[in-house]
Amino acid sequence: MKHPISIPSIAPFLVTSVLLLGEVPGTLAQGAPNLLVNGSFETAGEPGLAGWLQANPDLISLVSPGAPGEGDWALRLNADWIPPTGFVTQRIEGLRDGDIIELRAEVKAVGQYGGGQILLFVGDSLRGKQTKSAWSSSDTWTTLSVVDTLELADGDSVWVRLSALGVEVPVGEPAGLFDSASLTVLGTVPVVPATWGALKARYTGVRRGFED
Ligand SMILES: [Ca+2]
Repeated sequence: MKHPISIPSIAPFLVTSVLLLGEVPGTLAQGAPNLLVNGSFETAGEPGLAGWLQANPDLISLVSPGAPGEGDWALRLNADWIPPTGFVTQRIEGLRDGDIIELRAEVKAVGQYGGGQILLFVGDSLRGKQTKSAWSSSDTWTTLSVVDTLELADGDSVWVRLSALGVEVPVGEPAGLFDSASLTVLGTVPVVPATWGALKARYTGVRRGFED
């Protein structure tokens, strides 16, 4: 469903509930639950990939230590080619059209051509449309973050992907390390019906409510 930039004048009552996003993304998320399962890649100090689907297990491992303050273990994704097959993915439950979501992760490059990328996909399968991404090739732990306002059709899901950076010549086993991955809902914008017919039906219903 689309989110129109302007709202027709016949429905001014819809404007009053527009969410104001004056705050820095992230500050709104304090206390918001992490919708990603196992974003630290461990349970009680034991490494694990619970919740994650592996694209190519030969390129995926768990290594110690993790990012500072994020437990004992981190995810390692080795690079292979372009596009890379060293990635994991997870479907996120419970999101709605209009939700403003933030995906974050700590990322660290290994090797001269290493690095990591975080990506959001929307669609009816994990091969959906890529909406937002960020990457880093820094060899120190770096926080990556992307924010997206969801446009979901019926049957759509949101998929998170953590991926090695693609390289043409993967000399020296370049890789990306990941830890402390999270997905939170920062807020929600009201979703306006996409068609005039649906808009008119909503307007007529509200007017009838006043007249009753
Ligand atoms: Ca960890």
